[in-house]
Amino acid sequence: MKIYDTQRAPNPRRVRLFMIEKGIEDVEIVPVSLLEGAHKQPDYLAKAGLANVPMLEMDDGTCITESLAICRYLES
Ligand SMILES: N[C@@H](CCC(=O)N[C@@H](CS)C(=O)NCC(=O)O)C(=O)O
Repeated sequence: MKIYDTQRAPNPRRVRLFMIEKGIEDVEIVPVSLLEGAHKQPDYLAKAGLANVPMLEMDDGTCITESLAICRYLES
């Protein structure tokens, strides 16, 4: 699994803090630069559907872009 993450935004931070609190370390972190518009590139939009971070990409290619849903999935 991968988390598409950016450092200076509240919703990705929520997921990052949740992962720290739960001790979840086996998820690859993929940095996304909002300043450079990486979340608006066609390859990102094709996965996410929305120009938003965070995004969780599962091994089967399924993607989730809601931070609370990502936290609930990781917990389960
Ligand atoms: N409902 C989403 C909202 C995600 C969201 O708004 N992310 C912001 C960063 S906190 C974003 O990606 N903004 C893109 C932009 O400003 O272009 C969630 O809860 O994760």
